[in-house]
Amino acid sequence: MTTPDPIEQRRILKTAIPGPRSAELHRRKLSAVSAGVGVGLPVYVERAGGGVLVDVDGNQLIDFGSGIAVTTVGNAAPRVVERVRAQVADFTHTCFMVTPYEEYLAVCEALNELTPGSGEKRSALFNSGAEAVENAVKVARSFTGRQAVVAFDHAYHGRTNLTMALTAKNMPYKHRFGPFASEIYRVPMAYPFRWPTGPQNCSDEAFEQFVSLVHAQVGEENTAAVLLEPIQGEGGFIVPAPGFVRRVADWCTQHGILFIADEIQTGFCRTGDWFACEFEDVVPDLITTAKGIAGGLPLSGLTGRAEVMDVVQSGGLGGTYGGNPVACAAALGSIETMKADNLNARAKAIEALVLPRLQQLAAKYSQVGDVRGRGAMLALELVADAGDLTPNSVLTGRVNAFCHAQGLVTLTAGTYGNVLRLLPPLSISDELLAEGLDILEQAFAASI
Ligand code: PLZ
Repeated sequence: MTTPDPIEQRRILKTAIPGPRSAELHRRKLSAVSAGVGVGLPVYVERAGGGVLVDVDGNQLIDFGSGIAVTTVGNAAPRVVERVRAQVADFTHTCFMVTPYEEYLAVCEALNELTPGSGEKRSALFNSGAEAVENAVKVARSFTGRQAVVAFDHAYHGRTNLTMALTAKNMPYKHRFGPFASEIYRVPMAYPFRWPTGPQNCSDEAFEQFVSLVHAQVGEENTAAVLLEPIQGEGGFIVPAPGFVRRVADWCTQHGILFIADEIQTGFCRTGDWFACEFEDVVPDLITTAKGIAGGLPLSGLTGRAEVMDVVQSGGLGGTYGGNPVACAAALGSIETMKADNLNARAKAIEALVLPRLQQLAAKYSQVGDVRGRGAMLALELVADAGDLTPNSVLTGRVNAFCHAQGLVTLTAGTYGNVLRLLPPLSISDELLAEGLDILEQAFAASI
């Protein structure tokens, strides 16, 4: 097997973005792929690595998206490629539920070791993030004998029926797809930037509202679990007000309610810790992981205290492909890379480099209402003006489109579509990061 030359870590624009070959492929997409599957930037990728995506026209784009927080270790990361190649040649599938294999165990052991909490833990593996969340709810209901699940405003947990119910945003995720699963209740998120009485009151008031809503409208004794993203992803990189996550988790413990941390987007070094919950020393009862865990191969995990995870009847959890050996090999290569290259430190270094530049943008443009995030999970929330917090999705779209045309892959987010989010792979160079930020600055100058 030949290994292609490493990709030169440089932005190269040979054609307009998208170029002619991408445009041709995109015409095929329109006639072959359901219109329901949207595309953010119709540039067709041929190779990728480090911080660069190479498209079919020979353009080299800077990657500030990591395929939505997935290629944390970089695309085609060497240790991932090596392990996947070896595994693919050995065997590709047996179904762990039929005849098991060691790679699955090794991933579960790594999850048990790396997730917060020192007690005995167990894990189970699945294919997608949504599936991990579904299984978290199954385990929580089975363990508690209760049914209700509490989720937050701006939450995103997936696109399956149960996870659509847990996801807050209608368009495009839920529109015309109901009816949704029952026994899901929604409470306000401690969203400092938009808290009606100001950010200083946010943590206390949001916690009071949470407690009173669950008590009055659901009942603690009916509540199986509270599900929370320690930093909300699709909802707009909302960092809950300080102390909020910790208080919610402690309150759950007092009432025999399981606290589930959805770390699918925040986990595996993205925020500068293995898991974002660690920032407030929160130990969730259950934790869902996916995305960054396996360097781009589909794999997700559910991890929790042994007595919780072991309550389910044998055969109650599973699936044909869950913990596929090739995906497990990729996860082992990813985790090895995170440890060997100290990617938590790298995420913190990225924050140190990027955050000041985003703050400069906020100082310069009154439309940048908020700068937030942690590690390599940073965002700008755009508004009408300094005194008018009306979400500015038009400007967000313009800045995003400008970046795309200049060969910088950026993503938007937010319930109101007014958040620009940066999720670079942790393998990106400082030079590419700085160049990407230059383009972002130009995008603001050109769009305002
Ligand atoms: N929980 C916190 O971020 C996936 C979704 C992209 P799956 N987020 C990206 C899209 O538009 O589909 C996500 C997440 C959190 C759950 C999920 C769901 O993970 O692997 O997409 O099912």
